[in-house]
Amino acid sequence: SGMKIYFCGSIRGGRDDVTLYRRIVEKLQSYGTVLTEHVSSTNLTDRGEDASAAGDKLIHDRDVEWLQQSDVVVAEVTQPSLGVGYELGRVVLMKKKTLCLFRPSSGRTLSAMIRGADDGEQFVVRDYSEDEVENILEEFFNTLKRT
Ligand code: 6IA
Repeated sequence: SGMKIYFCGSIRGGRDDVTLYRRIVEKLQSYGTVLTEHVSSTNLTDRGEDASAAGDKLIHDRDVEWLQQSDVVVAEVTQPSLGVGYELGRVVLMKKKTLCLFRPSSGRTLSAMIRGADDGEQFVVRDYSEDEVENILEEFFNTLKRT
């Protein structure tokens, strides 16, 4: 389909979950175009080493533009990331359908600013375990179709 999906995941916040990001992006690609495929790239470290010539301003401005163009946003929020938090703050104001995925098994407690932003409709936070990630994405995209 022509759906544009923005995926958020930690980069400089730490790359511990990158294989899970890969799995999420692969599933998302069955629903549309993932604008931020690089977030799940295993070549990209927490230093952004393959940053090449791209400066931080370029990255920021391009990502905000992609956020604006996207139809739906999916974020893996278990690994805390300032960038992901920033993206989610911007997207709340854009009133786009957003799914935040958090793994309680990490032993972490999700920021109140993300958990507390859940409005049960436009912005949803979902606790899950890694083995059910595909099912949860299926569920989410099925309810999208109905609205
Ligand atoms: O604070 P963080 O680095 O953890 O923020 C991660 C989030 O910000 C991701 O969801 C990305 O959408 C965005 N982001 C942060 N850094 C980059 C980036 N850097 N490229 C694209 N998006 C980014 C570096 C390398 C690049 C030239 C391949």
